[in-house]
Amino acid sequence: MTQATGHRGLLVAAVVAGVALLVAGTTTVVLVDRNNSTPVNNAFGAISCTEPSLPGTTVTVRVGDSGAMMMAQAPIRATLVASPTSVPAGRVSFVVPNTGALVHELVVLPLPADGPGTRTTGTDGKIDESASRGEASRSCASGTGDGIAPGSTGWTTITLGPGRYELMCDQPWHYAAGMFDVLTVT
Ligand SMILES: [Cu+2]
Repeated sequence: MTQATGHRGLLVAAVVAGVALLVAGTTTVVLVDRNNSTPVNNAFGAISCTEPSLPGTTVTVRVGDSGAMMMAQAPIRATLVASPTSVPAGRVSFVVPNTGALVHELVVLPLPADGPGTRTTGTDGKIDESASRGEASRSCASGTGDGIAPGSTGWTTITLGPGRYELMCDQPWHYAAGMFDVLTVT
């Protein structure tokens, strides 16, 4: 009897573990699907929001992609391109239109000593933002939020001294995928 009960207990444990795996698998699929498909920019390249009149020198930082790889968050052909790439010191207004299918953002950091793209990516796919000078990560609004939705624009105004800065996107794995550019302030 003891042995039979033990076997039944094992069977119950196996069934419970199986259900738990199923649930975990379903949750993962839902999460990945959500990351890949929401919010989707159905009209790649279309921008629905225009920034207001902003002070200082304007730098447009275009962010985009061609979607995300299945079962991973790494973006495909993610780009971050600033124009112009050199501005005078003082107030700089960054305008960030997102023409991709994924959420993006702009974080302004001092350029690393080893050059652009050399920051360490953590296990969460993000970099250390503690030296951030400012951020544009809201949809059709100024300042810091959860990211700029596909087809929208974010912006922010920062006072920058002379130096070199790295403009980057810190959505998970986007910096590692190449979303950075250099801004020289003279
Ligand atoms: Cu990004």
